[in-house]
Amino acid sequence: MAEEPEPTLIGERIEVCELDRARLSLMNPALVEEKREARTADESAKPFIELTMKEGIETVWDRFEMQQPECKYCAAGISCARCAMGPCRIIPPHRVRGVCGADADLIVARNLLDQIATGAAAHSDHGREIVLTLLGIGNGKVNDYVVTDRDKLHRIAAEFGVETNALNEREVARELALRMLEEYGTVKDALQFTGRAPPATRQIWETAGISPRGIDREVVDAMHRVQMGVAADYASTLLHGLRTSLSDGWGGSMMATEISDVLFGTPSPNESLVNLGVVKRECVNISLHGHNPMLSEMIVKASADPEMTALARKVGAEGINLVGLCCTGNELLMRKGIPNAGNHFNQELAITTGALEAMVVDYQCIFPSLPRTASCYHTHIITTSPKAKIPGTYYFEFEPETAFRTAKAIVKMAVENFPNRNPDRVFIPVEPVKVVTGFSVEAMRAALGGSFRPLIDQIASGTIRGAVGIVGCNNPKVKHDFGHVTLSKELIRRDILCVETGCAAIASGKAGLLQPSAASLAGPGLRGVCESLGIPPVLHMGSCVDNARILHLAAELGNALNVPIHRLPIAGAAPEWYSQKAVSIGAYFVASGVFTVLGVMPKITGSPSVVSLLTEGLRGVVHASFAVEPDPLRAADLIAGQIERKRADLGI
Ligand code: BF8
Repeated sequence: MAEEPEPTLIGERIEVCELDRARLSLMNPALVEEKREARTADESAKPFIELTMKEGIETVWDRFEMQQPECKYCAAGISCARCAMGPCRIIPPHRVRGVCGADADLIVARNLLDQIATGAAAHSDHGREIVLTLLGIGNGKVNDYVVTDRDKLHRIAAEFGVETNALNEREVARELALRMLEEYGTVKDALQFTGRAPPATRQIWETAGISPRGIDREVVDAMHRVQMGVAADYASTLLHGLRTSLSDGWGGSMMATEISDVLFGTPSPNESLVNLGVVKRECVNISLHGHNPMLSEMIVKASADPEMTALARKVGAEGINLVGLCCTGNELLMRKGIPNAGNHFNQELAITTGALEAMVVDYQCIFPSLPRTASCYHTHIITTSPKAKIPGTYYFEFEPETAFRTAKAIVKMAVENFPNRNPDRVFIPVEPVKVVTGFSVEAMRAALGGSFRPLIDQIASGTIRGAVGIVGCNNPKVKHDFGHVTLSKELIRRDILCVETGCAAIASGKAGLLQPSAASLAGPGLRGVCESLGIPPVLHMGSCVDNARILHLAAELGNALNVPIHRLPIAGAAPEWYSQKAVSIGAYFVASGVFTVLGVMPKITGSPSVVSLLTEGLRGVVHASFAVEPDPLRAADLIAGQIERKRADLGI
């Protein structure tokens, strides 16, 4: 019998910095209240934020304050530290070029391309790991995962030209995985899923020279361009950013979504709960945080193992309670109905419930400071990816071939930590909120009776004015959740359907917008449609890689109407974005023809030329552009105006 996996401690155990505790706990009650209200619009988070201030537990908001004032050159994107001749800053009128000769336009464009490539790489590498697992199943090397949605496996295999008739399931899995891995390379020179886009949209990409050729290829090409002495023209540098982002949205992310559905099931509407109140006092609580469903799905399986549930009872708990966080939480919520403790800025607060035995993470959006937060409690932070080792955490290397054994060892470690909990420090003063999630493209089509025609008819008649994809993160520059929730409420009030992913979707969930009863907040047209179908006016479409579902939905609508995506009455918004992944998402929305409003200014203001290209010039290339509007009500005006113009152009 194979030995049970043992964790290694990365670095040393982290102890809380007493200096910080002293500094933070000096706050007077009025200041605590003022900051609590300024920091979040998430009512369920407020008691926890107050607790962190009273106890001197450092959070993202404290670190943000410590970083002020920010460097105005970095904020404008006109600082460059790419090579050893610098660092350089553009400070007119005397310092208008870096040591290499790059001007503000080039420095801003290179920095932005770097961000897009970083985000595209993160999403697409996540996609690759899912596809490699499918290959492992096909090769017979991975036995802990199975194909759950066989129909989808066959549908996608057919889309990729695999002749499935003479093949068994394993062979189909293998053939499809190999064809998908070719999408990352340089030989094939085209991405299969771009074939889903309306022909006129694809033609726009061809004409602009931004059809993505291969996922790794576009990312490497981007990295080549930002090497000193290569790209010197800001416009072509930015156009390559669009191409790189398309390789994410219609490539790596779309594969991550589709093959996750094949392996773990295609989501369909189901009920669950969200906010920090999902942590249960009487149970062993394990939060699953990160992005890739491979780890979290296996923890779900391991925690249901009778040996583990018996162990939980033995240590005095009523059972094992899994709660999601961020995007892996979204994946579990959509497919398994596993409750979600919250979005990006709830991750530290989840630990302050005092009832979390373990926070298990894979990668992306995980604060490196989590072990510091956890050191105030008994919580173990457990890391699992060689790409995301965090000092002060227990590390189990997670491989698809040994996934179940590792997952069981992780669950066991969490259960055995239950007796170390200090019951006096357990603090869960909030009740969770009901949500309905699981609106995959397939589920929507099925709910509409097998085709998107009824939705198109409602849009054409004006009952629903249009649809908006609201996506992205939390950012301390915006009051937590305020941007998402205010924008969503305002748009549904105007009869505009919202489809949401990532931390935006969780924000809406916590605010009650993912319940069918939220239809009462919608305008009369959208309200009637939601009530007749029994659906919420804000539809949860998944994690951030699942923005590919939004692209797919837009493509379905465009194909049904025989128009390019840019002619549809739709828009995108990222009211609280922070991540490089969000830059890539915004770029592929715009490159696909979707007008997109950002709530946080990107680091581009140091180049009026770049600002002008992104907010106006791109319309001449991809028929869409960015806008930046921090006020969510004004953002709603911009979006509604855009939707009405598109409607008028379509003659509806
Ligand atoms: O991928 S929305 S904060 S958790 S980056 Fe991160 Fe942003 Fe949340 Fe998911 Ni997406």
